[in-house]
Amino acid sequence: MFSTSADPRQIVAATTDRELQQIGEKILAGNRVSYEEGVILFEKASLPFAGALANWVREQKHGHKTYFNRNFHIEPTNVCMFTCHFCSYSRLYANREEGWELTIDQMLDIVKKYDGKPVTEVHIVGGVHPKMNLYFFVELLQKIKQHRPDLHIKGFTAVELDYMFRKAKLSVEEGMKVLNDAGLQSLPGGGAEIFHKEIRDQICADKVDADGWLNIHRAAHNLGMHSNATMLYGHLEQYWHRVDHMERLRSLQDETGGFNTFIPLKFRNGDNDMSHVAETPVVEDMRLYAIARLYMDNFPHLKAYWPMLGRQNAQLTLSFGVNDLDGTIDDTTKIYSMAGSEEQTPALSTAQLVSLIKQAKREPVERDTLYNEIKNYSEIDITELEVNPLYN
Ligand code: V47
Ligand code: SF4
Repeated sequence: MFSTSADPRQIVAATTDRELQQIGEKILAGNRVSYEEGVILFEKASLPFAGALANWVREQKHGHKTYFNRNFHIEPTNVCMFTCHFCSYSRLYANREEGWELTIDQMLDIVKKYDGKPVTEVHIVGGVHPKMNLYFFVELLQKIKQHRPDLHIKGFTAVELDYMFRKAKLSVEEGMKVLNDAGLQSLPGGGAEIFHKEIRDQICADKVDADGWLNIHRAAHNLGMHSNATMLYGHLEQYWHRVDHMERLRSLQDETGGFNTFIPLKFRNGDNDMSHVAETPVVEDMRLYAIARLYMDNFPHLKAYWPMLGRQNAQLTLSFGVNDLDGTIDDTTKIYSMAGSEEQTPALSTAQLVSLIKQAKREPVERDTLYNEIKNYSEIDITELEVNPLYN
């Protein structure tokens, strides 16, 4: 249908750096990049080199298909027991009057606002509030499912789950089963940050560690649930910390196959304890997405989360390995606007998302949370969508 990039074979053949050339040849032969080679890619690969290869891998896996979904978020609270230095969103329990705490009825009212609207997913994520325990969320999940059984519930980062399970004195396996039985279907990828202790101790010392995070996702996968994985990049970490992070995820994926999507999250420095740390340049963001696509060979999807990256840069990632943009969101999350993202009221209509993807010469496909295809919009005229309230 389209041709979006230079031929990676020519770029690899013309590369004067022997190490990079060997890595390029390995990728083109369908072989896995090693940890050492991942570090070399970060150190030496130019954007055109990494980008052409990543685009080639992406097109091998998905052609031009670019996924999005129709979703909304519920953020039960921003009161949090933890003190992640990059977080602009949370308020300590002692200062909880500065934050919000939603009741179950208030959260159900949010769900009810979407009655009759074609959303397929609710994403529930928030701070770790000492009074919102496992059984509070069991009731919430059951009530959402009673009201709207077709809505896929993706909820709770491993950080929230670790706290809930420990407080309920349940093992990870027991706690996960309780939530799954109550209606929880998938886990989002948050809370992973950077796994390596050297960095984790500096940015989020007091929350679940790498093994705890990985164990929670393993337990979900063992129950047949799917999950995502994130990496918060562009702050104190060095290149090898990123590769170490991706390596741990890639190994778990080899074991369980339960991850759907890898989501690199760019550190935004607005109004947090790390505001003095400069944000990464866009060229570094694009290189990171490309190298992630090359490294995470067993992750089916690579997502650019537009509310955090901004819609223009998210659109650009579609040429650097990304095949998913998340969803319509409908201005229901505050995590990124509070951290200074250009998206201060994150909401895109279906028509806008389709148009964003078409402008990048890709094929827009609406998906559900598990990447079942709902509708391919490539042959649908944008003006048809713009006049139809179902797509606005
Ligand atoms: O873990 C917090 C990140 C994450 C900042 O699974 C920040 O589909 C950048 O994980 N700058 C939570 N990032 C959100 C999350 C997520 C989002 C969208 C989709 C999915 C999915 C998951 O937000 C946290 C943290 O890494 N975050 N503060 C900040 N200043
Ligand atoms: Fe709490 Fe999550 Fe913010 Fe950390 S990132 S302080 S766990 S809300």
